[in-house]
Amino acid sequence: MSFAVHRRPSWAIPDLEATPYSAFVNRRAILAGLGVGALGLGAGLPRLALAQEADPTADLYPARKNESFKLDRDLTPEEINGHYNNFYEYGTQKTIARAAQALKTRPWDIEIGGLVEKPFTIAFDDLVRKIPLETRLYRHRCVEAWSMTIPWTGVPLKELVALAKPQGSAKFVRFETFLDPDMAPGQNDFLYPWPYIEGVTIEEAGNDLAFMVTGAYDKPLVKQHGAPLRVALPWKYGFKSIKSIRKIDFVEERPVGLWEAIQPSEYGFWANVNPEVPHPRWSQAMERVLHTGEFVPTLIYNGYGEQVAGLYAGVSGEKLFM
Ligand SMILES: Nc1nc2c(c(=O)[nH]1)N[C@H]1C(S)=C(S)[C@@H](COP(=O)(O)O)O[C@H]1N2
Ligand SMILES: [Mo]
Repeated sequence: MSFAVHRRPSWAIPDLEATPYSAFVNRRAILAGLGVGALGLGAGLPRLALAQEADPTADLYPARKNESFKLDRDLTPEEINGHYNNFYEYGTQKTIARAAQALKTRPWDIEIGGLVEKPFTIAFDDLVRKIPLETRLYRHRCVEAWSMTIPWTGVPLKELVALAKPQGSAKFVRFETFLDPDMAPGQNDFLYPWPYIEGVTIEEAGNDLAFMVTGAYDKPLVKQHGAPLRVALPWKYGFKSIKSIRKIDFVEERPVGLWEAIQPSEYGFWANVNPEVPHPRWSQAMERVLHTGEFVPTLIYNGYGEQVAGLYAGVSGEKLFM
């Protein structure tokens, strides 16, 4: 599979020259291979990938493409998506890609517990081989009114739920990110109630769109996207799509996410995308497409209403859209 690459808009990422040489895989050799001389460095050159250590799951990529997930717009180029991130464990700005390389993704155990038949802990490298991976093209709409499109690889969340064997009393799935302030400097910031928590209802987890992500752009997930395991819930605002998951619990009580804990008047449990329900401090009617800079109208449920609107038919008295 190949992904179209567009010219990088100048506002998207800081100048290539501002990045220390050491952060890149032997950049000079790659440039030499491309026939780009030392004097040829400059604007228009695609940003090279940050170094990643050899990944024990690399053989699983590329995965089968699930053609039922299509997009109405181009994919965001990897270089742009990989350098414009929200990952508060590594800073509150968008340029955390380099800092996030401090995330140690092996060994990485996932604890599965709460209201399940039998709680268990499983190495990510074993878990990832239990369910066949597939690639889906998804939209992603951040609550901050920017959007991207990305080829995620992973497994339907419902398959993982089946593996966990929840009890009938389980009403929610609660996800938890790692907690290690030595590895993630942002977690020393006591203004945030670490670790990052998010959750969905059991019904939402059973919807085919809810996806557990292990890779993107036909490779294992890079650290800044939340390696080795994150969630993608494309009909909800991006903050619901929790990164670098360590713990998955099946619970009876509705989980309170990190953002809801900080500011419940602005960030709620449901957080479904709706252009007609403004954030208390800004409109949600439009979104800036990350790779073009264009502003386009935001769609109800981020364009996935057909798949998910039914989940909310019986829900009343709830703030479904914040
Ligand atoms: N653990 C963790 N998960 C997180 C976040 C975070 O700060 N920490 N940010 C969220 C927000 S606000 C968005 S928009 C997406 C961004 O994902 P991306 O950087 O891979 O595009 O991750 C979400 N998941
Ligand atoms: Mo976001």
